[in-house]
Amino acid sequence: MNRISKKMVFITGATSGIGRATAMAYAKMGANLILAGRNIEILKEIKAKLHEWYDIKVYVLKFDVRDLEKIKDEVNNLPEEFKKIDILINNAGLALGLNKIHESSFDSFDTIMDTNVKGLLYITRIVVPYMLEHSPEGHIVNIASTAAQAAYSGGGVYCASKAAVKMLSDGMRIDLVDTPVRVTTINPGMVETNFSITRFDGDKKRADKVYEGIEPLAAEDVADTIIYATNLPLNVQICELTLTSNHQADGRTSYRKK
Ligand code: 8X3
Repeated sequence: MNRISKKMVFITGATSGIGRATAMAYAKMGANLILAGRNIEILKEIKAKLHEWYDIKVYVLKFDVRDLEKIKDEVNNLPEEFKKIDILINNAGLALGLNKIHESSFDSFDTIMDTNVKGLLYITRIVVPYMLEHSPEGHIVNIASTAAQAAYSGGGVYCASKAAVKMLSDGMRIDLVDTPVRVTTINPGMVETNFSITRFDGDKKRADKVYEGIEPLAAEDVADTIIYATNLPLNVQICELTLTSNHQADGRTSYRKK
């Protein structure tokens, strides 16, 4: 059964990876979309393709989730029909490097925490009042990570940021328990996206090494899981869901080579 058709879905970090795959998956289900990201040209290309393939409404927003004033301006000025947000996918996030905390740049601390933690808070604070006003049976999906469950070498700051996402998600679920709004945390393990390329500042060789000999998840696998969680009947709330490829048993310590 398709409970998603015609819903309004707001996705951050929609230009690539899990965000983009999730946009495609919702479009296929007949949902309308608000796609947010830093690269408006890519978002416009995605919008054009979606309009060609599906009979849905798509609106694109350019902002960095660290920029509170820009988010306020863009979201508060959405056309009225796009303010009726049913599902929020807090997906924007990144990692930078694999350095020891005492050797990392100060800038990297700010970028990771401001994007993964404060950015998610800004978006949630601005979007959820619209959800409650227009679509009280809404759903918030927060993309955390297996990194939220155990730290790994060089990942301390990133892992901490994702542990914060898990805890914020739990907090939101409690805050919203008096409403029918559901809150779901999704913890993907290794996923083949440009995540590692960003982490290593465009160094594709180094990024490829992360998944060498391992079969990671595809972004589409995570998108399917998000669709599953948000398409369940209203009385069912997936609080937290961890998915890894069949090759991975936990965070970064236990996996099977191809
Ligand atoms: C991203 C997956 O394995 O780099 O959340 O922590 S990993």
